[in-house]
Amino acid sequence: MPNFGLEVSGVELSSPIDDDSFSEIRDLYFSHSALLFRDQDLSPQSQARLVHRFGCPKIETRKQFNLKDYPEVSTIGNVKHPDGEDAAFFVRGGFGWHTDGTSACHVDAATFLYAVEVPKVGGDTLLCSTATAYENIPETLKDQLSDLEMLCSFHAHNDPLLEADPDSHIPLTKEERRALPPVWHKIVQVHPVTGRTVLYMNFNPIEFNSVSLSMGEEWLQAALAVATQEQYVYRHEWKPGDLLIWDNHAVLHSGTPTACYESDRRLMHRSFVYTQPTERTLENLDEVNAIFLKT
Ligand SMILES: O=C(O)CCC(=O)C(=O)O
Ligand SMILES: [Fe+2]
Repeated sequence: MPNFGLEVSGVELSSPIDDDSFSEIRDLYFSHSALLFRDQDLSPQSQARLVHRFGCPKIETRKQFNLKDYPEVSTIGNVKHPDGEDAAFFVRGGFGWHTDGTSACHVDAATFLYAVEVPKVGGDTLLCSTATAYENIPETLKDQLSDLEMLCSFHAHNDPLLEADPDSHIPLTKEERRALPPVWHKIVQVHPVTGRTVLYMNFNPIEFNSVSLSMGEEWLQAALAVATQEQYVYRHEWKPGDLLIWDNHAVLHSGTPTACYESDRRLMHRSFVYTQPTERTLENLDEVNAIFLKT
């Protein structure tokens, strides 16, 4: 991996891990921002158990893709149930660079992506470090971003996906939509564990605190261009049994276009967990989770 991320070997995550080993893994996670474990045989039960070691999981809001017995784990990819219904959330046409979970106030969140089935070609996932990005952006851009805040909305991200592909998932109910109000975030943040200055960014905010939407977007795009220079990007080419965990407070990630594997299978088990109790913790997380657990 470039200047962040670490491949961890010699760990078998299918069985419970002792406290010392877990605390080592947790330290590596924070110090490297992303961890790769290969050749795992991770059942949904083991994945859920591991997720709970890191913190409090957030239940996926497109809840039809949550695994019945382990709703901390949801499916993404292009596989179908025998009746032809989608068995995983499939976003066609690539995803673009983003941060997971910007529509919750709690920014310290890990994404877990475990490869169950991978296509012969494509389906790579890209990561880059937002601490490196901050170090490398010009001073003028640092000044412009220093007091900037963005208003992030889950619906501003999700509604267009649903409109483009109405069969991709069941629309959220009114109650579910209400549980996900837009949230303000500072762009320049200090990571509470590493103390590094990071850029917390998403690329479809609905408003900025101090400048117009177009000006704020221009600044974010300028930072993104620096962040995603080739030498800073890690491209993960998946093999079944890979588990990738990344810190959304320290990296940006992107899926890649899906057209190249429409006729092949891809199935990933994804979890999302808040790792740090900070002053920006989602206070009503239990309530929010309960709403998305309702059938
Ligand atoms: O499927 C991928 O490669 C990335 C998906 C993604 O953005 C995510 O799981 O948050
Ligand atoms: Fe994502």
